[in-house]
Amino acid sequence: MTSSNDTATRKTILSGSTTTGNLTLGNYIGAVSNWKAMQQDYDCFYFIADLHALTVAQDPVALRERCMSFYAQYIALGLDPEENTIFVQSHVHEHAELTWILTCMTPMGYLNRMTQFKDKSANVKNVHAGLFSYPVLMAADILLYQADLVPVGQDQKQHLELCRDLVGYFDNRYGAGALKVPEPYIPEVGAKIMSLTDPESKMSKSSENEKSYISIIDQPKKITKKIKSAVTDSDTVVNYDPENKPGLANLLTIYSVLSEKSVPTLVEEYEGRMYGHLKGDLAELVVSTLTPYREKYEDLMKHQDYLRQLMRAGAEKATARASVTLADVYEKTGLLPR
Ligand code: AQP
Repeated sequence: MTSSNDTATRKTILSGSTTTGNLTLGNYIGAVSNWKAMQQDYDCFYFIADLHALTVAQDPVALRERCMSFYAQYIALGLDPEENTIFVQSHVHEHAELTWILTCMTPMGYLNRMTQFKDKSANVKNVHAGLFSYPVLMAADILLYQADLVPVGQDQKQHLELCRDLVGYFDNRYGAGALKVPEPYIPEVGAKIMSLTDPESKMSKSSENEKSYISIIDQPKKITKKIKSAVTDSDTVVNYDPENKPGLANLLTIYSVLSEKSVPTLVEEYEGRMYGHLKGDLAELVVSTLTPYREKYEDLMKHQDYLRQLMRAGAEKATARASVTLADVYEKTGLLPR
C-alpha cells in the first residue's frame, strides 16, 4: 500500500531563492508559503541559490553570513528539513558540473533572447558571462533532481522552456534517459507583491531602497514604518484599481492574502474610511504574521551548530540524487570514468 507520504511515489518538486538579501514578504507570499503547502504531498528539494547570487558582485563575508541566515529563514518559515531536502546549492558540486555540460549545448542566440537577461543587465556597467548564462545553471538545478514539477512565475517561464529544450538537445545528441523534462507548476494561490516605494515594480530583496521591501525578519517598528510610508495616491476612497492606484492595490493584495479575506470584502470593510486606517490595520496584520517567524529565526541563529548539521544532512541527501544523474550524463557524454 502507498500513501501520499511515500517518497517513491511522490512527484519531485524543486525550487529555490537567491541569496541577494533577506527573504521578503514577496518571497514569502509568492513562493515559500506555497512550498510549505506542498511539502506533505511532494518530494521537495528546496535550495539556497548562492551560486546564482554570484551573477552580481557580492561581498564574500556578507554572502557567507547571508547564506547561514537564509537557511535559518527557510526553517523558521516552516520548511521541514526532515520532510524535505533543504540544501545550499554550492554544497552540491554537481550543479556546477552539469552546468558546464549543458553550457556546451546551449545556443548563444537562445540566451540572447532571454528577457530577464535584458532586464537584469540593463543597468549593469560590466556584464559578465555568468549573468548571461545563469538560465543554464537554473536548468542544471532542475535536471539534476529529475524534477517533475517546477513552481514558476511568469518571469521564469522562458527559463523553464530553455531547460525543457536542453533535455531535447541532449537526448538528440547522446540518447534519452538521463534527464527528465520538467513541467511548470502554477500554484493555486499566488500573488505578485509590488515594491512599497515604486508599486509598478516587483518587491525585490536586492533593492537598494530598504523602504521598498519588508524583510521577513524586520522588527515590528520597522514594518509599521514601511507600511505607513508606502507610496499610494492622493485620492481618499479605498477601492481596488491596479492601473490607477497601484500602491493601494498592492496593499489590498497583501491584506487579502494574509487575512484570507477577498479584496471586495476588504473594500467594503474600508468604505468611508481613510487610507491611513487601512495602512495601520495592515501593519498590525503583517507584524502579527511575521513575528513568530522572526522569533524562531532569532532562536535558530543562536544555534549555528544545529543549522550546520541540518545543512550537511541536506547536502548529503541532495548529493545522493544529483550524483546519480551526473554520473549518467558523464557516461552518455563519453567522459572517461575516474
Ligand atoms: N515580489 C514578489 N512577489 C511574489 N513572488 C515573488 N518572488 C520573488 N519576489 C516576489 C518569488 O520568490 C521566489 C524566489 O525568487 P528569487 O529569490 O530566486 O529571485 P527573484 O524572483 O529575483 O526574487 P527577488 O526578491 O526579486 O530577488 P532579487 O532582488 O535578487 O532579484 C520565486 O518563485 C519568485 O517568483
